[in-house]
Amino acid sequence: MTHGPEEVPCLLMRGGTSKGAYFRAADLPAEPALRDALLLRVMGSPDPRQIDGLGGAHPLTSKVAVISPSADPCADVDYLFLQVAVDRPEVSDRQNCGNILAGVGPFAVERGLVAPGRQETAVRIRMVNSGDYATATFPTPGGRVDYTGGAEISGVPGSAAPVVIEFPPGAGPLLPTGHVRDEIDGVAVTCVDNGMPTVLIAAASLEVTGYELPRDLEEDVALADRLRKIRLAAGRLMGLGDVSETTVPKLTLLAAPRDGGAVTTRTFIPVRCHPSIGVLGAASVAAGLRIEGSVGAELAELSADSDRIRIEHPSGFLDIESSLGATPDGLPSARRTAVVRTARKIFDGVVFPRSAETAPLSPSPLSPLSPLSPRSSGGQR
Ligand code: NQM
Repeated sequence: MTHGPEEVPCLLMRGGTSKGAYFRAADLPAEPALRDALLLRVMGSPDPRQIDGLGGAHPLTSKVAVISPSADPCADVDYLFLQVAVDRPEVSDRQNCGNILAGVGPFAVERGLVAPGRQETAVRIRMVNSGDYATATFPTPGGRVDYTGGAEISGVPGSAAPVVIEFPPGAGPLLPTGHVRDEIDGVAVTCVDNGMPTVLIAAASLEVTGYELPRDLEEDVALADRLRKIRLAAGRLMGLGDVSETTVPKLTLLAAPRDGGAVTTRTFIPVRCHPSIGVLGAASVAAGLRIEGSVGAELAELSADSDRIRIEHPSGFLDIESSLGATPDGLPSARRTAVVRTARKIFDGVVFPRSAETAPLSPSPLSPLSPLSPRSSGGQR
C-alpha cells in the first residue's frame, strides 16, 4: 500500500498499563523537529482533552514508540520512546517507558522487522533513550502474534498473553548520587536508577499515609509544592541538571504493605499520580528496597528466599523479580530484573495528522475539563 505524505502507518497498542501510537522509524520524518511536530498533531497536543488526535488526555495515553531494525549486534530492534505532553507543545525523549516496551516485540513481528518463531518469539530490544537492553518473549503460535491468554495485570481489565521482559544490568550507576540516602528539604530520600531515575520517599515524612487515592494526592497543593522542590534538588544531585521541564526523575512515596506485598507505593510521574506504577519505575523501587540502609528498606517486607517483590500500587500490585550484586568498589548494582506484562493490538491503519497550518501552538483556553490545580509544577505531566 502507498500512503500520501500526511498519511502515516500506525499501530495503536496497549502496552502494559499504558497506551500509545507505535510507528516504524522509516514511516516518520528522520529530522527530530519535523517528527515531533508531526507527533503533536497526531496526538492532538497541546490540548487538555487531545480531542483532535489519538492521545487519551493523560500522560499514560499520550505515548509514542518509534521502532527500527537495530545495527547493534546485541539487539534485533531499536526502540525510541517519546512522551508527548498533553497540554504543552512538547515531545520528550528524556525518559524511557517499560509499559510501552511490552508492545515493541509484537509490533516488530507485526511489521516484519523480526521473523517469528513457531511457538514463541524472543525479541532483543535496544532502548535508545537509555542505551539499556531488554528481551521480550511472547507467544507466536504458527508464526502469528497471539494476544490472547491468561495473564492478568493490575490496572488492565481481563487477561491476555504474557509478554515476559528480562532486563540485564543497566549501564549507569544504581545510586546516581553515590549515596544510599540523601537529605533534601529536611526529608530523607534514596535516589535510585534501575532503568528509571526515581526518588524514594517515605510517605510519612511528607505527612501523608501513602494509602490515599491518586486523585486526593493530586489535589493536595501543599504536597505538590514540596514534591516539586524535592524533585528539582534530586535532579541536580542525580546529575540530571535542571529537571523543571522534564518528566524524570519520578517520585515514589512508600508505606508499609497492606495486602501481602513488599511495600505500598504512590508514584508521581512527576505531576500526575500514577494509577498503578511504571515498569522501570517499579524496577527502581524494587532495587531500592533491597539496598541496606535505604529509605524503604526499613518499611519493606521482603522474602529472603525469593527474588520476587510484590509492589502494591493504587490499582493492585506489580510483581517484579529483582536481584542485586555489587560493583568492584562495593556499591550495590542491579544483577537481574524481570517482569510479566501484556499487550494488545487495538487498531492498525494510517493516521491523518491535522495539517500543520491549522495546528494549535498553545492549549485551548476553553477546555471544559479544568486542568489539575498544581499547574505551577509544570502542567499535566
Ligand atoms: O516506568 C509512566 C508508564 C510509565 C513509565 C511514567 C513506565 C516505566 O506506566 O517503565 O512504564 O512513569 O511516566 O507507562
